[in-house]
Amino acid sequence: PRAIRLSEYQNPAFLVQDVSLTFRLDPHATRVFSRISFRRNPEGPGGPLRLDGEGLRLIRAAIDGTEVQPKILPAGLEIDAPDAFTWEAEVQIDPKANTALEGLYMSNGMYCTQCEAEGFRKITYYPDRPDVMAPFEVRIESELPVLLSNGDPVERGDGYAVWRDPWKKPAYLFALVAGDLVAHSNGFTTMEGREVALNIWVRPGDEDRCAYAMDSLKRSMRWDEDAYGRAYDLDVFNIVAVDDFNMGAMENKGLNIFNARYVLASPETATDADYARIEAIVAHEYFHNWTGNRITCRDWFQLCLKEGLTVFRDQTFSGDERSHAVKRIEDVQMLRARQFREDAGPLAHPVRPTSYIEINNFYTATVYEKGAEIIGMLRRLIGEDAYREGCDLYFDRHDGQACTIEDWLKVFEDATGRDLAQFARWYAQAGTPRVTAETRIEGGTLILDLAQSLPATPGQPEKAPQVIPLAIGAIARDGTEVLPTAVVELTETAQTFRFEVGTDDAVASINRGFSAPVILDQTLSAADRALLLAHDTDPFNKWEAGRALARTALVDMIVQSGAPDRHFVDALGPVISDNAQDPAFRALALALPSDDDLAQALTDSNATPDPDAIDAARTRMQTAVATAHEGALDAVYDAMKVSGPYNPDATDAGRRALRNAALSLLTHVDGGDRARAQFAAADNMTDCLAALSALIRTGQAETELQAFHDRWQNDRLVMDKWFALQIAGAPGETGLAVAQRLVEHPAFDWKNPNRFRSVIGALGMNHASFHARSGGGYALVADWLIRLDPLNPQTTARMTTLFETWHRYDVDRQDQAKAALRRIQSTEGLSRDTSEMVSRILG
Ligand code: BAL
Ligand code: ZN
Repeated sequence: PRAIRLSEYQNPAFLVQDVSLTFRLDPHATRVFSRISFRRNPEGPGGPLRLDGEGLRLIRAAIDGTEVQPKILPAGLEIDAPDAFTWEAEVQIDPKANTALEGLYMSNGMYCTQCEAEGFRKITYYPDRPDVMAPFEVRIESELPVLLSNGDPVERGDGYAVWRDPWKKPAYLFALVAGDLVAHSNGFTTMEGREVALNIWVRPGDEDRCAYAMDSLKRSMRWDEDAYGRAYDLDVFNIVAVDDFNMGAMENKGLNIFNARYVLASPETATDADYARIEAIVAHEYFHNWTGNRITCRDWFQLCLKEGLTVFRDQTFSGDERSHAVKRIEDVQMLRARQFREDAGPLAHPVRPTSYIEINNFYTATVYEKGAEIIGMLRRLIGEDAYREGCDLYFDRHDGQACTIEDWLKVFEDATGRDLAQFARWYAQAGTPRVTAETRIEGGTLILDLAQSLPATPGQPEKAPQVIPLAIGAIARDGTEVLPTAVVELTETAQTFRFEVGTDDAVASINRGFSAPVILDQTLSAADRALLLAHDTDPFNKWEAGRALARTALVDMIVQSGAPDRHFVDALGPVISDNAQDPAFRALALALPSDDDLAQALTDSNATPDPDAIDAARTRMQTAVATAHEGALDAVYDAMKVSGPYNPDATDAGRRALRNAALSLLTHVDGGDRARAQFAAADNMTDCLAALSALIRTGQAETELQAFHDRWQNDRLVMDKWFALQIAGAPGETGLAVAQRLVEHPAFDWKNPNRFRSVIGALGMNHASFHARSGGGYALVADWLIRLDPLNPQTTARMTTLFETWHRYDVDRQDQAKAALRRIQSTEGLSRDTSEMVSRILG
């Protein structure tokens, strides 16, 4: 298949003025009637009308009422057409046979759609590209009780419903739902005085699990008014929960469709982390209404225009609703685990890629999370007021348009007068910048020598320096802050900065708040790091100091087979016991870097990671921490007990997080007594799962796993947790045997993407088991990817990223991983999605 290139972008030949669709729903023979008014684009390339279409049976086509016979192409059709005309077509599709979950498909008897990126072409013939925008009217004919589409309802009759979306939109935002659903309803009055009906549609029986998603939606609507001046623009906002879904959720105009796991929550079935994710994803999809829908992308290379910005918006929202310090640490952990990992391997690509074979393969951590980091840096560089001014200008200038990154940057240039040409390199250059910092103090002046470099990545051997905003502070040896946060802009390959600090004994705190997504090489002693952990006023760098201590200590244990470092173990004492600190922060500070983090840290220091040694070192360190601080941990475990009914708010969730972090450590020394008691007494899923997870690490969780299974066997979302936890959390290589057993379990419904991820994805999450010396982890994952690919290429392709780090490991493991990848690659009829990914991973 041919690569699509950004440099070959052409304006659309025809524009669409109005779309009218009728769906006569039937599981195997749905008829779609389209009536579309086209006019030739004066700025287009000319030529015939070309429409995208995939897997469609064309029954009839007409231009201005006269039947025509278009030329049918492998991916659409072509026909000569006048400059302005009405196109009509009738096509037949088979939603029940649609296992790829793109276009119109069925999930548990309900019809639903997923059109981003290119699913609409599986519904009818259309110019399926984001820069063709039009208002849609949709008539749905079906006996099912609930019939939904975008926009506002126009008419409802016996066996049909009509919806009209007055806002111009690209086809990827089209949605349709039909099913036996019930609504959890509420309302919202916008700042403009519009009364909006809010509904969350779920399968009967799930309606009492929607309250938190509804609450999150209302808070998101208010927040977007307050923070960005953006109000909702229709009379109805619908959310639908679907069991079979490739992604997390989808921002279709006025009709968001969600993976059920990011909507449904009750204290007994969802953890605090689930609640936080629901809040973030509801907000994310809602925020797309302005950043994505009202202003969309010109082409798919600009995906970060809507995704990076919308992630940044949802992160800020969650920080405002909860705690900015804790949210920042969690976001950076995620960025490092997913995006830095991607940037360091064969799949590294710019935030705005320049070519792709299958666009679904570019819904990546780089586009989303690094895309969000870029917005955060922009805001820091120009200031909050100028950022808001630029955003206002963006909404004024581009409402109703399909835009590019250049359009986005131009509003900030116009608002501030600042040249953003160098800043734009963040969108174009792949790889994580490395910043080396040498500090010294002379006569009370802190001298900071900074240098930046950007490693070569696939297709990009040479890089130019970027503008890197670094927030800097300094802490004197006595613990006082001698330099409050100041931001420097590193724009050259190397630069020196000076700050008056009034003392000769202070430690620089660099990249506060993780102001730039870089790898910082700063030589600090364990004592310096302990000082920052104890006294840094910047919560991110306080956490970061502890993290660096832990990482260094663990790497030393692994490489030199040494004992757990006393500096690190001792430094955790105050973290455990300092009640002045936010419990959620202390929970994060008590957690050790993951096995995968340590594998990357070892690779960075030119060592070959040994998965067994990594896992063993983490366990030994946890035991050492638990042994040294057993009394304090026990006191925290008791003190953090939450009384009263379950509340998912940040305060109670923080207490549970710290209590369960203590439990996890204490289980290393108490034989699992506390965890067993907590499991038996737990009245919420957070405490239940924390106890179960601690027991799984001991290898003694059989009774509890059985009890959990017996209680929840009819609950799909909770059973996903049951599968995932025992595979991902199993000690050492034992997760492989657990996965091998569970793929035979009758409840392993592998065609459901959530269940597939909870088994095969969970094995990939268990570092020592996936990378088991035998190669069995690679082989099992490859077997299942080969099996899933013909049914669901998108989910298969995404999961090949489990292999993206194969180059880190020893030659035997590399050979085993490559053999597994080649086996996938040589599968007959392999999808374009998976084939592109495997070729890139193999390099
Ligand atoms: N647009 C795809 C799902 C999301 O990012 O919201
Ligand atoms: Zn999004």
